[in-house]
Amino acid sequence: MSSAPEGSAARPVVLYRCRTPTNVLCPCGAVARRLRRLEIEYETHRVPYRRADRPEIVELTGQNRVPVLIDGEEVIHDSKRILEYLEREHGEGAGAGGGAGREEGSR
Ligand SMILES: N[C@@H](CCC(=O)N[C@@H](CS)C(=O)NCC(=O)O)C(=O)O
Repeated sequence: MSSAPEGSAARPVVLYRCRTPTNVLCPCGAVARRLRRLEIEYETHRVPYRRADRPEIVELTGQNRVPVLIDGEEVIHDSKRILEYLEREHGEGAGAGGGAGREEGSR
């Protein structure tokens, strides 16, 4: 009765990641760490090691590497782009809008 609704008003967050069993060694782990830090609930889908065995990833993104993040209707691949997306949409400055007012002295 209480299962999460799929593809409806809720925004199911799904992380497609490799089979590396730790979050410290690869781009997939970096995304998993960030999701945890931002306290975002998400589902994990582990993909096969061989890139040739990842047809669903190709279908979703047109390429065959993970991580891939699904956030509602957004489909993002490449860990750098995912981390940027997460900060923009879910990070401390989320909703601030515009590029002004950056913190931490980044140039
Ligand atoms: N630049 C990409 C690299 C992605 C990447 O190399 N992912 C690994 C898993 S952590 C992969 O799919 N490896 C499969 C392969 O190279 O055959 C990113 O940062 O997302």
